[in-house]
Amino acid sequence: MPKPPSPNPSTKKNDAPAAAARNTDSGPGRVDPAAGGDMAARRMADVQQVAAAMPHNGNKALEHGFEDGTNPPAGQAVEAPSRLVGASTLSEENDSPKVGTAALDGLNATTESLDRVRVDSTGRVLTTNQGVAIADNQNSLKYGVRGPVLLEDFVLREKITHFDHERIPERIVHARGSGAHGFFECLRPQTELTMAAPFREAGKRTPVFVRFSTVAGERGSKDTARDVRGFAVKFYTEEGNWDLVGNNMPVFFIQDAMKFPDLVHAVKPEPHHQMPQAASAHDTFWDFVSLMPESTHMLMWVMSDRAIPRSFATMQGFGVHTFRLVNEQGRSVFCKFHWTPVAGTHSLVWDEAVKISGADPDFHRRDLWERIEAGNYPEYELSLQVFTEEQAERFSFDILDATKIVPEELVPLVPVGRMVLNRNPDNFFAETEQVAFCTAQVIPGIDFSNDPLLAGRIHSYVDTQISRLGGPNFHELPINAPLAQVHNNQRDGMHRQAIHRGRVAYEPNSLAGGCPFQAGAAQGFVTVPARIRAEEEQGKVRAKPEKFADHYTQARLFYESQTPVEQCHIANAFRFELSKVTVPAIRERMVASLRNASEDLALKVAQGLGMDPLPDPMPLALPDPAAPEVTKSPALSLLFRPGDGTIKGRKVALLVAPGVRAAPLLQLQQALLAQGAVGRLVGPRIGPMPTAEGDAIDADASLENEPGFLFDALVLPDGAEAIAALAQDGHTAEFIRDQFRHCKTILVFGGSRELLAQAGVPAALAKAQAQGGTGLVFADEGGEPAAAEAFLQALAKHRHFGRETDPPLA
Ligand code: HDE
Repeated sequence: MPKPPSPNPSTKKNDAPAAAARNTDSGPGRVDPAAGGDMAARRMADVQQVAAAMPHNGNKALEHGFEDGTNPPAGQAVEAPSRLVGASTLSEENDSPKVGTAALDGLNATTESLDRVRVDSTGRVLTTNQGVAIADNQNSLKYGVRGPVLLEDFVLREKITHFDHERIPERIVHARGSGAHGFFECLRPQTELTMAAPFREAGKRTPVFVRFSTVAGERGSKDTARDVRGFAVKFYTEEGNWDLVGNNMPVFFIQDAMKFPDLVHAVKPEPHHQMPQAASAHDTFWDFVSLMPESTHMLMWVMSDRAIPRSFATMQGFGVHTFRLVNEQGRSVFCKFHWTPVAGTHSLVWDEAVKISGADPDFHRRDLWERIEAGNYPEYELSLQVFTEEQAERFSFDILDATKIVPEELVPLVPVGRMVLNRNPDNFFAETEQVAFCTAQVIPGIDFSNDPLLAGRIHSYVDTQISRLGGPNFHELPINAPLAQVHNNQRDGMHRQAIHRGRVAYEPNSLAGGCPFQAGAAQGFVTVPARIRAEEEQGKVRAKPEKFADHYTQARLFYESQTPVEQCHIANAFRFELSKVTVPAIRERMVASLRNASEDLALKVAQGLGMDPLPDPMPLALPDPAAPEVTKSPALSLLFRPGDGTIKGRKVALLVAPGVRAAPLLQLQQALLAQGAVGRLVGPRIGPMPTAEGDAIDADASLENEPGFLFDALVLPDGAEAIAALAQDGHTAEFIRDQFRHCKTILVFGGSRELLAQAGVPAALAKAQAQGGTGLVFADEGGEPAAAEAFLQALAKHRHFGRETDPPLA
């Protein structure tokens, strides 16, 4: 027989509040805060108290009018008399190893550091996703050893099902990328200009995650394609995440987001046969851009060596659009962001990039990874280019036009801090693939300009993540979660991780004491109340500002600011790309357009294409553009920023073969290592081989598995027997020829001059030597230390274009 219920002790005093508080479907007419009772009654009384403290919405009247709009008040909130008010359930105190304890006041635990989700399986057994230990990971469950596999095998089915869904959609653009963690360090506080958290105090470090990418290629495409590189930085500030999603070129192809899908469809592999991969050298791209003259400036950048960087550590980054900086007083100025690599700006040459893409499609990814593993941390200076609205109005170009730069000679760069990438990810997918950048993610102190390209981006990035990352909760993925606390009334959706305490998911509310409440102007993000002054500019319209129609002035500025060798590379790149176009009319249209930027360039390209006579120049959209402030900007040349003069991160091939005189090579190898470079011993095969000195050395790369174009420099060894062995291997001549053709530093010990001759170098060399700066160093016995020193200095110069010819002589 069931026992009769024991009387509740509280019923002896006054059991009405306790009884009333046990109902979830109705309540009493009055709640006496002092009536006492049990926890349920207490909660009812406390909830009544906070709700009663808000008899009306006191901020309602402040939601109207322009002035109120620029200065929102903090939300109404009352302090809860007890924690019971915010509880979802009175049972929250019943802890367990799974539920833990009740939520701590004001804490969203999903924003903790990545420690909370790292997994290390050292010393652990295999389990299913439910944590059940797996006894046998080799065999499916069968009915008899030769019998059928059973549907019951939940271990097999879980494993295969998960595998089946390992891939997610790749990014529609920038699919191929590599990432790293690091920090931004403020060196010169900028509080007069901006209240943005990273720029507040000297020495302050803000964690960052950076992803570099190519634009057009698919996820598995080559790193060294001719393309723009993405340069996206996520700052995890204490006031929320700020994403500066930039490129390694400061301008873009188009001026309005409306044209972005067209641009991307034009450059991606052609839809009928999906060719070519990761390349702009095809009909649809040149058809589109030759009909879009605003892309001419960007084409100059993309046809320059900027589009084939030597490494992510040696390229600049740009925010591209004009942004705003806003200070505590709400005063705003315009700003462009510039990242400058401490290692200098260095690129590949085209023939080298093409060859690398075959031998090592991961060339940039590997370089980034290896630099960080070796402690050669990529470092960039962040500079701001700041100007006022009044200055901007006087410029000959429109600062809302993403096809224009603000020349450094017009508005100087002000360095404010440095970024150091010092931590490789643990897991490519969880971090680099799942990271979701978004131009909409700004923090107090940073705001947008009215650039119509930027406006489209503010929409696009969140939107694309919803399908790529499977729903609206991608901000909770560990790599995307901010370090700042997240509190709002957004709920549910696929893969929700946060478990919200309480029953309130709306604002205004009184049942949670008004929390979370709006921050108001004092603490929260307030948009700069930018006003459009001219009456005639007001009203809905689809059109561009007049200055957007100047399509060529800055394209000309870029071309004319390049050194002769860079101009030559630009002309060659146009020649190459347009020669791949199959429709002559498209080529002619492009050359007609180039004539407006530079007759010299148009002529060179036309000659390379056998086009004679030149087509008439393309008609101008703006026949009489304003005179530019600057007609030459040396800062636009890659050679303008040679870097800190170090050789950190460089790779040098030290050729070896049986009988090699090893001592000078090993000495040089040590010197390279001491300076942060790597000297690899490259032999006809890998493995140990005898030296002239009677010892053995171990080649860790071969002429076959690491061809010459993968190295920044070459050292040809001494030792008659080794030289003879290298001379017999056809790879050696190719190795040397590529090093020579790509203008890299070569050190020639003793008798290995004859290897140069065999590779066909001397004839070309005579011409190059006459021009000086050849980057060829000869070390005869006795002079070896001096030659090694000269070699290291020449290596720091990166390339020796003095010996370049078009076409190559060797
Ligand atoms: Fe992007 N861009 N973009 N873009 N973009 C994307 O977002 C878009 C533009 C840039 O490493 C996508 O997450 C539009 C300019 C980088 O994850 C997408 C327009 C600049 C990255 C998108 C532009 C960029 C992206 C694809 C014209 C330089 C890679 C996947 C209005 C300032 C970020 C994704 C990463 C990625 C849209 C133009 C830089 C589709 C609509 C200009 C570095 O949202």
